[in-house]
Amino acid sequence: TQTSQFEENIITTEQVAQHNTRESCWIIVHGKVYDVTEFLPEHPGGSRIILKYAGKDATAEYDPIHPPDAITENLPPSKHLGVVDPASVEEKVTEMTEEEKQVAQRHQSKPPLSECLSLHDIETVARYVMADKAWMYYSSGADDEMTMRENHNAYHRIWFRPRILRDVTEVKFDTKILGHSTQMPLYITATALGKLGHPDGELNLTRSAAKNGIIQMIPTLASCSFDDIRGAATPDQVQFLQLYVNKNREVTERIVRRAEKSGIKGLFVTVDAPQLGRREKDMRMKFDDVGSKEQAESGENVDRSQGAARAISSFIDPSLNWNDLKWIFSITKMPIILKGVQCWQDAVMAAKSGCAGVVLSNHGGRQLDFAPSGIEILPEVMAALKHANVDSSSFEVYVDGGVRRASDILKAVALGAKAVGIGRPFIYAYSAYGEAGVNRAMDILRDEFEMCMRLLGARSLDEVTPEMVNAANLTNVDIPRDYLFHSNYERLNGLHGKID
Ligand code: 173
Repeated sequence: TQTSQFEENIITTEQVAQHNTRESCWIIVHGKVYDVTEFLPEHPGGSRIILKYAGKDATAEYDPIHPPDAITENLPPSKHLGVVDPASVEEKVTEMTEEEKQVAQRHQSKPPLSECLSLHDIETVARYVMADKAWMYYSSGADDEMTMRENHNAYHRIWFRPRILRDVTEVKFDTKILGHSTQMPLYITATALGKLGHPDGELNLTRSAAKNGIIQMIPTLASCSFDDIRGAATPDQVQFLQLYVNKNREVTERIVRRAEKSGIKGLFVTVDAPQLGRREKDMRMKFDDVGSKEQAESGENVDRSQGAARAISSFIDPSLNWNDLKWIFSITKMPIILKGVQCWQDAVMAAKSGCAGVVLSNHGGRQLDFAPSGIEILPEVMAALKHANVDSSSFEVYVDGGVRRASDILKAVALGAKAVGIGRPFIYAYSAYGEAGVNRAMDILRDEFEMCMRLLGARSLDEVTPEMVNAANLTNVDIPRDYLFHSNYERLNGLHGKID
């Protein structure tokens, strides 16, 4: 075929280097040469970032941001020019950037992993060592980050009612999610762009999940390919898939069928992101990336309104609606769970529509600011499901967002959640310490579970019941502090120093 002829073309790096302009722009990604000239105006992240690599190897920049097949999916075969002549590739004396040097130095001076005693400790180290771009992308919430902070704070409004004098010599906290065993009532939830934090990206999570008997939800927008993540799993390891529904339904159908064929056990359809939220920390990094000086010189009108996430999310279909569920059911036998439900009415609709469950989630506070936390709406969701006669053995409710301790998880379980999703803490863990960091986070949670179960007087999760918590204040939201406003506010002229 025409494609294979082109693919066999051998091109030297010198030849590629001559096509380094907007008029003729070639780039190298994973040893292959592509002509992206006509694609420049269509690139969701803007043309400027590609032009920075015109005539060069763009793999390092490309990798964390794009699903591995993004380039082949978006460029017609005629633009796949061939492979790079390996003899022409200079042994690169890899010049580290100033930031890379600083990151390496911080890794040298970070505390040993054994000193991390909580998930908060690990997060602190991640913040210390990580490159700004990665930290800002992972840590950012939407707008004033009220919902993001509330996700964590809400757990502080639930207190225990512990029971005493029960024989707690043996305590167990394993359970099942969608019928599959898990050692703790939690799963690793989907987060995009895993390689921003560590070169092995999501594989750190796959490996640790296997060792710890925990289920991983694979993201649509993983940095590693789906096949690599499945390939890194042990033969019996259970994995779920998170799905962003594409405007091009054929792409989604292909993803779903491939997942089912490869043995994925559940499909979590994200329903809280018809458009991505404004994560301003992330957006600012992008702003830096395309510096104003360059822009002024080129006269190009760079779209600065996007961060890493927004730049690659334009494929998500905002028209997705309840009627589309029928179509999703028609292309797979996997159980369907709606991820991102934020009120009881939608939870009941999901159950009535034949879904296997819902995740009460606001996307880690990254979407609608002032959406309630999952844990806050959990009691009313459970009550509404009961009222609607939904059978709790065939419809499971999960919560994610803000979980940092086993005690948080036990509060959710007490109030009716089957399990919770944990996202950021695990990606911070591998960003700071690789797979060992994730294993440590799992160890910490296991330790906390054992202690909490004993002190609560519960020997198994069946004994963690609604009476064991006092959630009377759960919906009394204390107004979270507005950091952005307070740090920027300038008093009216003349009032400085006159009032506190
Ligand atoms: O939260 C996110 O950042 C996210 O879900 C996403 C969505 C699309 C592209 C990249 C990230």
